[in-house]
Amino acid sequence: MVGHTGVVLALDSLPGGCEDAKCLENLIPMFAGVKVGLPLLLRGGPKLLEEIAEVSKKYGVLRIADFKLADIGDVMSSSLEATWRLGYDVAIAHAFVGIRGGLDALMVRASELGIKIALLVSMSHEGSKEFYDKHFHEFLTIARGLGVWGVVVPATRPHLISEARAMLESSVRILSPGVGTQGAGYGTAMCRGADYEIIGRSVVKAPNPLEASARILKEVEETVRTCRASYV
Ligand code: BMP
Repeated sequence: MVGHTGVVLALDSLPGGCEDAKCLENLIPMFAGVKVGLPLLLRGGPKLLEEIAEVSKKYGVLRIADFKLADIGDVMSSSLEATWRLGYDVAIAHAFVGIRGGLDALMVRASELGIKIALLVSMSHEGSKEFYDKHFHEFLTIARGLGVWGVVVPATRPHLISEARAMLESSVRILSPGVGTQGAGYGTAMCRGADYEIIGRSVVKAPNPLEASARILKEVEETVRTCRASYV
């Protein structure tokens, strides 16, 4: 069975006592997606990421590679190809590099490879207000123009999720980090229109990640059920 619709497990480290993808066999299927990034790549190497992708694929779980690509188009395309070879089907890139010679080339390569792109249009930390958020609407326009699969919008500033939802076609997925450890409540981003909530340390650093996942997923479901019921 595929895990909870809408919750993505961020694996920036492995749970305590877990050293390879085998010990994630019970955890991964609880979620709709997994997200891996630089910390795990640098600590565990590409083989670990490949094994995590294999386990996720087996259970039909979305495989998101979060290397936050931000470079000239040719270099991003090369990283994208390596990401695709590791077995990932979504790659996250920064919007601020711009289109010409940057994101346009990335989108062409993504379409050739059949890998989806999610574009960061704001970030969950306070510093995002210094630069990123001043261009939020321009980044959304870029995302819309490029026809990306998804955008990353923080749960810590929920009004941005509502704005993104209103501005983008309903087929564009909104992925929302900042839930749990960073302070946003479970289910609150989905109540604002996000398709996925990204949750990392609240699960991975918990003494019992399986129990924590079950509790958190239940809370997400209850919150979403309540807010959806109030719209009817
Ligand atoms: P945690 O739930 O442990 O705070 O993890 C959040 C995850 O979402 C991390 O993998 C982080 O890289 C990612 N993320 C974020 O926290 N804020 C952003 O603006 C963009 C992210 O990708």
